[in-house]
Amino acid sequence: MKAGFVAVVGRANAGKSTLVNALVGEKVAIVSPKPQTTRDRILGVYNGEGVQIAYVDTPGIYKSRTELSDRMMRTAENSAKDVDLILFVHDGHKGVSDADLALMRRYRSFGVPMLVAYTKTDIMPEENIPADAARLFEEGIDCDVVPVSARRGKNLRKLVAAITEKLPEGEPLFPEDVLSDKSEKFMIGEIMREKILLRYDKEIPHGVAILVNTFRKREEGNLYDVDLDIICEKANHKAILIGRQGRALKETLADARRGMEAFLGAKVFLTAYVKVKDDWRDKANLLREYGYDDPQG
Ligand SMILES: Nc1nc2c(ncn2[C@@H]2O[C@H](COP(=O)(O)OP(=O)(O)O)[C@@H](O)[C@H]2O)c(=O)[nH]1
Ligand SMILES: [Mg+2]
Repeated sequence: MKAGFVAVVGRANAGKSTLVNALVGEKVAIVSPKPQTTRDRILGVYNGEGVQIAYVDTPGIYKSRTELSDRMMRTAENSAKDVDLILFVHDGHKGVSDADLALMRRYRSFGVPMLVAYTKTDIMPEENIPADAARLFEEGIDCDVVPVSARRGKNLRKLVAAITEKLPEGEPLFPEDVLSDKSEKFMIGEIMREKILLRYDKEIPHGVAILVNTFRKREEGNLYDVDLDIICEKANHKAILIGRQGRALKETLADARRGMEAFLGAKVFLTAYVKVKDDWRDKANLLREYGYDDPQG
């Protein structure tokens, strides 16, 4: 059979995590319309007929300003050097910019086979696709371009076939029941962060970390207790997160609880506190405590 690791790379917001979830068939990474949603490297495993594909979802590439974002960029680049295939996710509805080409060339130079998943075709004119594909080829990006829509599930089978063809022969890398390297507890914290990304603007969600203190299944009933801290970096962020009479927080927690219940297939009792840790994104000890390890150290 075929088996291998596929690094899923591309610009922030291109649609990498959405595509990985669609390819794996389960939610392994959270998704939002904001850049910097994915902070960690996340593994999602697909088992198909005669093939196992281990996708490595990565944080997107964007201009870096904090120690956290520096670490995220290093995570993305390191992930792509030691895999069997690079799947470069390109947001087709934005056209092809010089920055896109530069980033593709950079990944192309790693000496690893590469495929371009040209995504979001559901929100753009179809006739732009061949022209863009030709442009990539003319600009020296000499790899197959597969148009897909992760949202609509369009052309994914073709993409899987193209990926499979490029993977080496080998034994499965993971047992068949392993879908992700991240624990349920990790995903619970991520779902909390996803709902904050969806509700609040600008620096607020980017300055939030989630610390899950308790994640426990009760002995009786299909029920989990979740207790977590929402860490933010400024006192005025805390006020905004909580909102007038606690309304904003209450609604966000209700969204999160529903998301957690859907993910676990069980009822969830969620308690959460908002705490301020000044500028945690630039403090190594706090980054470690919140689970953002330095890929170089
Ligand atoms: N219309 C459309 N939107 C998409 C598609 N894939 C992702 N998106 C949206 O693009 C935004 C960024 O997606 P995400 O997967 O978080 O991007 P990432 O930063 O590359 O991981 C989200 O709002 C997604 O819902 C797609 O195939 N079609
Ligand atoms: Mg992502």
